[in-house]
Amino acid sequence: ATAAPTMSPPLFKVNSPNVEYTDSHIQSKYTYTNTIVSKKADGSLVAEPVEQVYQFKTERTVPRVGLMMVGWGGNNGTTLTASILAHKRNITWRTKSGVQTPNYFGSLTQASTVRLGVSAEGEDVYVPLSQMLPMVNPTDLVIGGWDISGLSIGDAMERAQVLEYDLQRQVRDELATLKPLPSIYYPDFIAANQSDRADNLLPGNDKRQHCDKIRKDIRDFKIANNLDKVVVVWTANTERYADLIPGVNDTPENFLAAVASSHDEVAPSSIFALACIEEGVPFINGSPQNTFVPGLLALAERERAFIGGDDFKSGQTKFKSAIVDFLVNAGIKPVAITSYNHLGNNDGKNLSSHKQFRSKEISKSTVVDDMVAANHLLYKKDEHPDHTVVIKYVPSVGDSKRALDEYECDIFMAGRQSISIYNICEDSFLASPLIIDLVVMAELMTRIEYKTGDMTKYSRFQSVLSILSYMLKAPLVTPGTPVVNALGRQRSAIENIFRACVGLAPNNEMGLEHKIW
Ligand code: NAI
Ligand code: DG6
Repeated sequence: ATAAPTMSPPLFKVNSPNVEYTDSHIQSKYTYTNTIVSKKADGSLVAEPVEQVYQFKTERTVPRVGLMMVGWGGNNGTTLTASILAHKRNITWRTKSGVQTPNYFGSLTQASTVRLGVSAEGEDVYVPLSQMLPMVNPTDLVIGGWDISGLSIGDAMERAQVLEYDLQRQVRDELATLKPLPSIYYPDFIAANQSDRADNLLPGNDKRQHCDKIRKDIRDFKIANNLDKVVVVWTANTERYADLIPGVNDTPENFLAAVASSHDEVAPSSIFALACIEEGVPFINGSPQNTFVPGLLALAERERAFIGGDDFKSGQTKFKSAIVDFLVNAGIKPVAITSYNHLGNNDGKNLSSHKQFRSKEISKSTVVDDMVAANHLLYKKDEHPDHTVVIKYVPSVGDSKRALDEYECDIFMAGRQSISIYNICEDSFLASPLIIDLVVMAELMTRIEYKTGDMTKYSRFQSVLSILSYMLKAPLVTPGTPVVNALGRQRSAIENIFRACVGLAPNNEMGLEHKIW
């Protein structure tokens, strides 16, 4: 069953001449302040405060949204589907610790709060992030998707061995009625050890036909479920990198020609992304491979389609993007980051193949670059800490990944600090809430528009949704714009853009009301 579009009253309303609530929209006028820094001939810097007035317009009606996952039958896909079903049906289950109820822990939108302001008595007032603007409730998502493995979602959930048996038992029959759509399989892109589950495939090798079939699947899903919008997320196996070849994937025209001629270097994930761009459906890449080759990214921009990626940032890397930011901002110099992990799920099996591991190694290794570059007192230009990433496949630990990190740091007066972290987590329980956030926020961005004084019409944000960076290990950004990996900065961007949409100033930690007479 699908939920009707909703427009529940907001939890709070902003009382300001800069904000207007109409029946259909929240409109805000917002003054964005920035500091432009220039260098004089003598090397000294001049910092100039500048202002730009923006008008934001957010549609208030929350549409009926479908989530289509590529790799639906995998650990993430089945864990998320079963968990949302548990929410829909209010299912409780028993473990040895007692009765459990569904939650959305680990989801920024569903389980975190934002400091809205202070009360007259000076106390902080927090609201759920999900209430900052009208957002889709994940429990209302209609879920579907594709998998090269034809197991029903019920059987695939059992294969994944992630959820507790007592919960599996209660959702299995309903999930067994859900079957993934046949998918695109170009064996060269994923590990050879995956071939034994590839039994649900689109026939032939015509890549244009494959793309058109995926487009039809999206349209059919929308109609069959009476949906207003669909978001597609790649949570299928990590692919190897596609070779970047001039004349093949460097421009939109060359990329489209490469698809038309079924060129070997066009990956399944790029075909899915193309199908979504052509259908005007947001596409998010949750794996590390270079799905968005330059020609495809440029095509998304040309079509003003929303895209996001790459690679869910769940455990070890999320921690890293917080701790390195903390260390460098504390004036402590990480000189070596050694990240080892082992896991035993199908993702680990796929990553035991070198080319697929290499995709993951790249996305896991780039995450500290901006933080290091931000502190020239610690690091010389182009100096980086040693950064090593090891992944081993150990079947017996299943989805319970063990990650060991050592941060070796230079401290005061040639001292040394070694910080060791041992992180054990069920990988799919960390990744599933990220998929929710990616979908909820990508859909929201389809309803937000902005205008500046020189623009006659409202416009959408840029195609590459860098606002999703918090959930992604190697955030995709518009070429020529900076990548921000630091977790705190990524969260502030989300919080403050949402605040701007309701005409509120960014949260700052000045707390002047508590510091001055
Ligand atoms: P999984 O191996 O359990 O699931 C992947 C699914 O994709 C499998 O069911 C497989 O049959 C299917 N598949 C492979 N190629 C396909 C194609 N071309 N079309 C449709 N289906 C296809 O993996 P899991 O654990 O669900 O992870 C999914 C992806 O998310 C992996 O690439 C992983 O590296 C990435 N990821 C996972 C994180 C986590 O914490 N679980 C975090 C970051 C990224
Ligand atoms: C082991 O590194 C397998 C990977 O798929 C990771 O589990 C996944 O990318 C999550 O990585 P992280 O670093 O965000 O915990």
